[in-house]
Amino acid sequence: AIVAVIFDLDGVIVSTDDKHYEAWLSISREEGIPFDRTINDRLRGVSRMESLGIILEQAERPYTEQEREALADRKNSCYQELLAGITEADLLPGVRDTLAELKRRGIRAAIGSSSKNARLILSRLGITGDFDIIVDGNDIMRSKPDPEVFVTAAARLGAAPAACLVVEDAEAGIAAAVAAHMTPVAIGPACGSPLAQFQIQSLHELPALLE
Ligand code: G16
Ligand code: MG
Repeated sequence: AIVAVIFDLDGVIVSTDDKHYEAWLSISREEGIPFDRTINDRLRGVSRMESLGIILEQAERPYTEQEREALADRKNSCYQELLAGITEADLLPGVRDTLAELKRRGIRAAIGSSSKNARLILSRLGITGDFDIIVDGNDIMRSKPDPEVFVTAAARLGAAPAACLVVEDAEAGIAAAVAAHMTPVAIGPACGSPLAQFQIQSLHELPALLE
């Protein structure tokens, strides 16, 4: 039986996609690097520095490590400015009901996010306390599709990987869940991933998967 659900953050709990996109777009424009929604789709669930690497594939010149650090910092400042405007309205449908239902059933809830801003976002939304464990980009060495974030969450929960369900909106996250030997549930853009064991349109459909 499933004893814990590990939720990705961006795209599963909260819709920060557009804010990441906007922040990367403003950096790309300043640098004169082509960037669009198709490239943005490849950044979902990927760490900040790896995301920058993907964007710089379109650049006309090489960027030094120092320049990369500076660009990533600029993107993050821009992103954090956009995060200042985040409210409960940015919570994705079904979050509160689903967390309450898990609690009723004694199933634990965790966050497994690549983002280093995860705790900031959760606290702005006032839902930090709704999760038993939070593992984010600050706690790991290797980002999705590496299973580290989910393996760490399960270990901290004291849960066997096979008893954990992972909800993900990114292909990289679904792959990470599979590599962690957990049950992958795809939502939104990850639907259609051949690795996803279940596909849901919103979190409202999650409790039914646990029966
Ligand atoms: C998220 C987003 C990614 C983002 C990454 C790092 O991961 O999906 O687009 O690049 O976090 O974010 P930050 O720059 O805030 O550290 P997740 O795993 O929550 O979907
Ligand atoms: Mg995500």
